[in-house]
Amino acid sequence: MIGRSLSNSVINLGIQDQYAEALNQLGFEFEVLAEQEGDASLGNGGLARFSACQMDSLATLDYPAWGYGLRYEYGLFRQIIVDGFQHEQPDYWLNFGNPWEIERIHVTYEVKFNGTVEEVDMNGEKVKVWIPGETVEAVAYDNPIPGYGTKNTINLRLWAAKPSNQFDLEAYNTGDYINSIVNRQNTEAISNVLYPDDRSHQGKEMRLKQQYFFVSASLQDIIRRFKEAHNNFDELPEQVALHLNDTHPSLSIAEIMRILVDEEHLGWSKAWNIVNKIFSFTTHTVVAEGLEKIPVDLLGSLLPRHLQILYEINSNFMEELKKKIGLDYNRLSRMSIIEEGAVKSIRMANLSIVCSHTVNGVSKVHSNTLKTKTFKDFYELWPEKFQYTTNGVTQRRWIVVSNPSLCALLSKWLGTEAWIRNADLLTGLRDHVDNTSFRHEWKMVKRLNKMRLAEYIETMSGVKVSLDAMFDVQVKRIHEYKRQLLNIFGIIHRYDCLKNMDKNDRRKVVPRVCIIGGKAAPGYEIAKKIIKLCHAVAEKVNNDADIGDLLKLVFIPDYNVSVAELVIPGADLSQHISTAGHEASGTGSMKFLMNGCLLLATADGSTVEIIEELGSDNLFLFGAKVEEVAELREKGGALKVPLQFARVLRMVRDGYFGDKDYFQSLCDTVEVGNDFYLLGSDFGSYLEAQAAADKAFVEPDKWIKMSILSAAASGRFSSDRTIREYAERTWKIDPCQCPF
Ligand code: OX2
Repeated sequence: MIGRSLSNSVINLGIQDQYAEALNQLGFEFEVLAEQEGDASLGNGGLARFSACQMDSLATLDYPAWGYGLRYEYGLFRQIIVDGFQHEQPDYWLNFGNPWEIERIHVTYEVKFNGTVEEVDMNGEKVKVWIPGETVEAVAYDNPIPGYGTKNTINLRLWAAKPSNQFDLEAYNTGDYINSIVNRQNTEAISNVLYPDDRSHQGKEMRLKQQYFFVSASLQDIIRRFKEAHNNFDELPEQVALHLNDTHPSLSIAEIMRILVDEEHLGWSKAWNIVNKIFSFTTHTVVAEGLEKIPVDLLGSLLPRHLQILYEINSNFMEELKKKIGLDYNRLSRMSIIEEGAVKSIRMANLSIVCSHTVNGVSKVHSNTLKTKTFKDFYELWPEKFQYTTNGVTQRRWIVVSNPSLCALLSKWLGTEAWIRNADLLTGLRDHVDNTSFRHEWKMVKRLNKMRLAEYIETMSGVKVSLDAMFDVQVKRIHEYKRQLLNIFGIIHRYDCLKNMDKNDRRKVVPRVCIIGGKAAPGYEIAKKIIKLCHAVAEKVNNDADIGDLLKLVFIPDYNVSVAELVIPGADLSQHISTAGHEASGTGSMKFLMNGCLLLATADGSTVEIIEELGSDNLFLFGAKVEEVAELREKGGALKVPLQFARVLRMVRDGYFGDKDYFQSLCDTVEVGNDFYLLGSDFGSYLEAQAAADKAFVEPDKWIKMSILSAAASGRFSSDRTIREYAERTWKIDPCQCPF
C-alpha cells in the first residue's frame, strides 16, 4: 500500500527544492501537481501499509533487500457512499499508466499449474516429475524505492500475468482459435484483482492461483540471481534470507523444496536442511480462526506435486514430534500441518512455523498471545524460535511528507534534521516542553493542519466544522473487533446528553468534530451496517439546530494512504479502541503519535508499549485488559452493562435514527449475552476516558504538553527500529552501502 510516490521520492532523494524550482519554470506548482497523483492501493490495510513502511526503512538503512508482490490491475476497491450505504467501485488505477514502474520484458518466468505427477526412472533412481497442464508467464514490473539520505534504492518487484507463448498450441493446431484466445484471457486474470477481505480466507481457487503465481515467479527470480554468482546450494542460507510476511507467501516452502529436490536433484534431506535455514515468518493475526487454511482438494488439483511435498514435510514432522512428545494424539493433531475434518486442509501457519527458523509476533502483547494461546504447542516445542519485533511506521512519509510544517518545527527546535534518519532524537522535544514560544508554535502547526482538514471535510461532505472544536478521529478498516460501533454509541450518548441539557450547561461543553473513516469488506454485512449507522447518526446530529457546533459527525469516504496523510496531522485525539487481545499491533496509533495527536485507547497491541514510552498520564486509557477479557466473556449474560449503553441501544432499535428494521441485527451483536467484543462492559470506562479528554482539552497548555510528549515518545515506533531488529536478530544481515 504505497500510496503516492512523487513527494516521498523527491524528499528521499533530497531534490525537493530543485524539483519544485524546475516545475515552476515549466509553470507548475509542486503541491498542486503532487495532488494529481493517484494512490497505489495494492493491499487491504495495516499489513500492506506496514510492508510499505518496511521498504522505506530497508532502503534508508542500506539493507540489500527486495520486496515481491503482485501487480494487481484493480487495487483495493474505491468506496463510495450512496444514501449512507457503502458501494464498491473498481480501482482501475493503471488507466493513465503508472510512471513509477519499469516493465522488465526480459525478466519473465513461466509459472505452471494443474496436470499430473509421474514417477520416472533417472539413472536408476525413481524421481517425481510434475507434468503441468497450464502455463502462465509472469512479467516483472520494478518499482524503485529510494532511501532517504543514501544512494541506496531498493526494488519492489511486482508480477503481472501474461499468457504464455506456449499456450495451448494444440488448440491452435486443431483450429479452435477463438477458444484459445478466450483461455489466454483467463490466464491473464490471475493478477487482475486484489481480494478485498483483509482477514477471512475462503479457499477460493483464484486466490490460491495468485499466491502460487507470486511465489513461483519470485523464487525463480531469487534462485536465478543466486546461481549467477554461486554454484553450490550449500551457500544458499548464507546468501538468501526469505521472510514470510504472514502466510500469504508460505507456499514458497513447498515450491523451494520442489525446485531443490525435483529440479536441482539435491535429495530430500539436504534440501530440507537448506530450507530450514532460510525462512523466517511473521504472523500478524491473533486468533486461531483467523489463520489461513487451504483445502487439500483444491491444492491437489492446482498443484499436485506441492501437495505431495507438503504431505512429506508433515509426515517427517509428525515422526519427529512423536519422538519428542510421545503418542499424545490430541496434541499431534493440533500441531499437524494437515487439518482433518469436513474439509481437509493445509494449515499455512503450522507449515510456516515448522519450516522457519524464527517466528515473529508484531508486538509484545501479541507475542505473549502467540506463546500462550495461538501457538502454545509450538512454543513449548521450540521456545527459541519465538521472538517479537514491534511494528513501526516511517517518519519520512508520516511526518516529512504529510506534515511539512511540523517537520520544519521539529528540525528548528531539535536543531537538526537528523531525526529524519534517527527518530530516537525526537525525545529531545521533552527538553522544550516548558518553553512557551515552542508550545505556541506547536499549537499554530496543529491549527494549520486542522484548517486543511476542515477544508477537505467541507468540500467532501458540505459540513462546516469549527477549528476550536476537538477533532476526534477513528480511521481504519471497519471491523467489529475495532469497535467503531463503540465510538458511534459514545457519540449517540453525547448527543443525547446535549439534548437533555439546559442552555447554560451546554455552554460548558467542549465542542467535538467526530471523524470516522474506513472500508468494510464487500461481503461483511455487519461492518456495512456500522457505516450506515454512522451516516444515519450524522444526518440527525449535524442537522439539529440545538446542537450547532457542539457536535458534528463526519464519515470520510474512501479512506486510503493519501487521505490518511491529510487526516492524521489534523487530529487532536485519535481512537484505537479494539477489544483487548484482538489487535495484533496496530500502526495507525504510531502515525497519530508522531503527529502530536493524543490517543484514546485500550491496552491492546502496540498501545501497551506506547504506554511504556509515554506514561499512562499522557493518554486516555480505558477498558478491560487482555487478561480480563476471557473471564468477562465467560460471565456473558451476567455482565453489568451501564444504563447509558442500554439507552443508546434502545434509541437505535426504536428507529430514532431511522431504518429501524435494518439496524436490528446490528444491535443484536452487542446485546447482553451476545456481546462478544464487550462493548457493553467497556462502555462505562469508555465514557470516563472521553470525559477525561474533554477535561484536558479545556486546559490548552496541558493539552499541548501532552501533544508534544506524544511526538517525543514516538521514536521507538519508527519502522527504522523495527527493520534494524529484524536485520540483526532474524535475518542476520549487515547494511550494504551503495558503491556508486
Ligand atoms: C494487520 C493487523 O491486524 C494489525 O494489528 C497489524 O498492525 C498489521 O497487520 C501489521 O502488522 N491482516 N492485517 C493485519 O494482519 C492481517 C493478517
